[in-house]
Amino acid sequence: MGSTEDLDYPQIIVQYSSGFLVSKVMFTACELGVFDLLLESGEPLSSDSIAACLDTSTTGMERLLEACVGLKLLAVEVTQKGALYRNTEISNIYLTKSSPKSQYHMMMYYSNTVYSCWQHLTEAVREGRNQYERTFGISSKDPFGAMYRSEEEMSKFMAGQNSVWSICGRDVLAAFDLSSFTQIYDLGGGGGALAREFVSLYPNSTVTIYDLPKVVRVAKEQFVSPEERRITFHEGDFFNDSIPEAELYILSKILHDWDDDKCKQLLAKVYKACKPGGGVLLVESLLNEDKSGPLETQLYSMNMLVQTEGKERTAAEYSKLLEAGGFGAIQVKRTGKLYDAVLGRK
Ligand code: ASE
Repeated sequence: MGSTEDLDYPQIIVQYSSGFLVSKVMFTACELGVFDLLLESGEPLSSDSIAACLDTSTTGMERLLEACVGLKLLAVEVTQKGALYRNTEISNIYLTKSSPKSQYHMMMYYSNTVYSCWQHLTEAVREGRNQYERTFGISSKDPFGAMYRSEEEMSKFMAGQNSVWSICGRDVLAAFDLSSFTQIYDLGGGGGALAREFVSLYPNSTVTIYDLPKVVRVAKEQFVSPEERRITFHEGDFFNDSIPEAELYILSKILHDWDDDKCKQLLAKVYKACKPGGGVLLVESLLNEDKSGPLETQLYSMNMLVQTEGKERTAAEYSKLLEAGGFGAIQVKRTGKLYDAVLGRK
């Protein structure tokens, strides 16, 4: 597309204006169970039968299915009996609840909590802080107190965070050869999906998930079975309680929640606890050095503004934080996917 054409008809403006409509169509089809039904049925279905099975209006369902076809999340074939819908390959793998690579829970978190907070993006930019007070009427002093305001909300967040590791976990953990580390702490490891990837990739490792007591309780109840012997738990608040000695600490999507001071404080504490020769692995979505992209990371950084006290950072910014905490020999690996890896050594 040439630039004159762009100015004549602003394709990107039109497209960006409806970006949130696209998200909501996909989220709604997930939430209503359209993709699950079409997977289970094993044959294409009419919009009337989908509406009947999922207990929705026929008009609404027909409209939703048509839009999903436009988004290439469904395929349609027109027969004598009318239009019949089926999942695309991508939908079967990523949008059904039970698939091993399902992104369903992440979508539900976006569709409800994230979406609500983004209603107040303008105020977030004006004020430079998160929007829990406006969005949910709860104090924003302690962002995780707000994010974990009920057990249900906490569990939804944990399930959502878990789902990304089924698509990025292997890449961030294989970015460096971590096989020399056997005793690992995953600080803020939540629902344990990254810990699970770690023990499966590195057969001599055991991973301890260090998280708040209420998070550990839900993790044990809903996400990690006691049969997973190489995953253990430690209850604590890494800002206020002690951090046990280990060879490797994983900080996955932790530093992006906090300002530079809090990050340095945490890293200094991790450095003290760390065995000599040990290290810290940061798993984060890295901005380009000039912050020109990637777009996904820029958008996540806006989300950190509305939901947390942090931001997404460049590799150089993370390196500085690591050095301030005492770590050296810093190495950066971009994976080309959503999350990247930075390794520092003691
Ligand atoms: C956090 C990660 C997330 C805190 C709040 C969060 C995510 C959503 N809300 O540590 C996952 C990343 N996705 C986005 C949109 O930021």
